Amino acid sequence: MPDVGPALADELLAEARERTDQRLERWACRLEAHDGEDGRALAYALRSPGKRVRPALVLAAYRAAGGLAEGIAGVAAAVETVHTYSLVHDDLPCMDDDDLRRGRRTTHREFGVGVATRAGYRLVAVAAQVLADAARELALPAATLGAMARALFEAGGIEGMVGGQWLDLEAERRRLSLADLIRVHRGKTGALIRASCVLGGIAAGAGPEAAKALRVFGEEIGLAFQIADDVLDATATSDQLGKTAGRDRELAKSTYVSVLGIEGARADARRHARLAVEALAPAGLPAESLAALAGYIVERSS
Ligand code: GRG
Repeated sequence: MPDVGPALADELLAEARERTDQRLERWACRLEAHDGEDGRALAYALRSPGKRVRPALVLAAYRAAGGLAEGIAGVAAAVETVHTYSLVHDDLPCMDDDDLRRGRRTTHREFGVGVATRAGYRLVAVAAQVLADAARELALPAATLGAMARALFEAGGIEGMVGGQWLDLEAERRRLSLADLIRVHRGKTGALIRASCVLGGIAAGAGPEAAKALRVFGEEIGLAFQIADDVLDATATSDQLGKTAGRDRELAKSTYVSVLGIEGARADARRHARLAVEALAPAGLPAESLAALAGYIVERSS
């Protein structure tokens, strides 16, 4: 039987890109019309062409939990806005100090460090507005908006992405054990990916079993995503990645590749993807779309 996973994943990503980008574009126009150079930097960051994996996960998790409304794309845009903030700050000289992101000059190379730093912080507030707009469009009660905001901003904060990034920066030029590396990856990258799946479930009104299944799926696939990212950093070219390849080795970072080797890391990413998909069955959630995205996440080439 032919494997329909890759074609389905491409379709889901293209749809997420189109629907999320429409909303991000509206915000980009609004911000650049009123906020001078800061507004132009915000618009530049919001318009940068990412793969939109997190939005695709929001949409797929929402539908798996029975959601049907178009307005879910607003929730996907809110998650992508938090992700965009993290990339703007990650590229700053005080962090990864990179010139290239998504095939374009990084925001601070284009606008300077001060403007890019402010733009990054302001994106967090924009994300909150995007989420609130989405909840209104979906006619969700205030308590549901509260639950989504908590899940998104906890994942983006010290207990998740910021905390993981902090540990990652502290770990430069040190050898981490596998257990420490998992802690870094689960926070830095995994938390927002898990939140994408959790938010889709909350917006669809998922019951406890479905919510748990989506959380476990997100947890496992979030870790798999960063392991695959470590492999790509070591094996792909800058052209393929749209960002500087080989940065982990340059910065002497501990990664899955430095700990397990390329083939060991690949095998572990696939194992986590399998665990992610297996978590859906006990809750009876349809797995096709989420499994296709899980396959994409570990087999992608950029
Ligand atoms: C204040 C310590 C402190 C941190 C601020 C900068 C930051 C918060 C967090 C950084 C988190 C980060 C950049 C994690 C890496 C995540 C990752 C693998 C990004 C690449 O994601 P893709 O491949 O990229 O989905 P595209 O470009 O396709 O969206």
